Amino acid sequence: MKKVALHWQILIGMLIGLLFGFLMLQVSGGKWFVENWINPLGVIFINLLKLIAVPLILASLIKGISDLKDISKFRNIGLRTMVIFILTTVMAITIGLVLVNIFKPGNGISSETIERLTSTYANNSGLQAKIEEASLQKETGPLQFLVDMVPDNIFSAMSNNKLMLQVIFFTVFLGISLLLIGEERAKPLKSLFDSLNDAVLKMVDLIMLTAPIAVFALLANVVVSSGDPDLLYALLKYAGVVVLGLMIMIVFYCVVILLTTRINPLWFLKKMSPAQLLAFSTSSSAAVLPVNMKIVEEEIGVDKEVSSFVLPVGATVNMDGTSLYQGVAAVFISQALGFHLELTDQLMIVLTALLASIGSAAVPGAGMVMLVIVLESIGFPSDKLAIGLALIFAVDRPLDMCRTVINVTGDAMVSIIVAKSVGKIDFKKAKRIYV
Ligand code: DAS
Repeated sequence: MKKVALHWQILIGMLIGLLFGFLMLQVSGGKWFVENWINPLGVIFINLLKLIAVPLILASLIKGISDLKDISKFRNIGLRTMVIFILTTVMAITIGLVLVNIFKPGNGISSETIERLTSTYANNSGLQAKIEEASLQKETGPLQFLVDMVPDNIFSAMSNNKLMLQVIFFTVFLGISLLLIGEERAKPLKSLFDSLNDAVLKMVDLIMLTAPIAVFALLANVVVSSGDPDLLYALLKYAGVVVLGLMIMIVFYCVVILLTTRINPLWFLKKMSPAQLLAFSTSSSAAVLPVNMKIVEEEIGVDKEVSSFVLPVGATVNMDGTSLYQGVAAVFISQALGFHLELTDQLMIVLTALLASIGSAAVPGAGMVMLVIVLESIGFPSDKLAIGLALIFAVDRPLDMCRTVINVTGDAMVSIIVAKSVGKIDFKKAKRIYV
């Protein structure tokens, strides 16, 4: 029997998961059954992918850097990558702010509803925990993500994906040092990492065999655990504004890829679909990273020298979807709770949402935690933070799924643009509109 393409397998798993989730909501004890007997299958899958993300980064980044003939090329790749990351993130936030100011989804929520929310959520421990987690990150200032990048112990850094930046820092440091000691001396370590890279990519293939079951479990759990928001209309408008902004970002990526590389954007999106569907199911850029790297290198033709740097760094610091969402959410909450924003406040949101998205970990829900930093930067009253987060809590998971799709697609787009700019893309693999 012809092997069903991976993205169709994942899509079928998702649809059955959604149906099963809705079915379980009709059955007494169904929610408990999904959360305790089905969801763990999805959690194991995400853990497996995050488990191999670190050795994959280590192996591919070392190979990518040590294949370079000289360090200036690596500096070149790094500089172009960071500039494009910042430009696309600022663009995403701006799109979000324009849309939320046009559609004003937060206007018109009745004060009675806000009063009821206040009494229901003011002391919600889950929300308080998110606020505490964010204020911990805030205390150490906006450049904390730079300080966090330098590990004091590489093995502790490897054990926790949230510190993926530290692994990247160590790997770049080791890769450059390998370059400096010369090809002969570096050979043993380089061949070790080469075979590690091949082995880990084979692990990705094996893990992906379980993808349909995993996404079935994850989507079933999303259905049974999504709240039933009372503020349906305002939240649907808010969610609609976020999704509209994210769709505009997808169009933006396609236009940039077409204009700079003449690659057929529809071909690009088809190649990216397994990674995008995984991003939608897992809400974790870290979990998707191994699959994204495999697609960008083996299917689209980006050289490892570029993809092995851009994608791991992008997965942790380049989150266009998250930054757009943070811009929209900050203004939506301010509108709903009657907190007036001047133009200067909205410009401040652009800066702090850029930093907040860089500081957001590549795991589910990270974007909402860092939203607190954005709200506090515009002087949002701290006694209303819990209510503000409560407003958007019920729809945050579905929006996290959508924004993670944009995060991983944006990373792939940047790797293609940078590879084209340094002549490191194999166009024989890429389907182009015209040559
Ligand atoms: N779920 C995060 C990610 O992995 C993004 C977010 O929480 O906004 O990209």
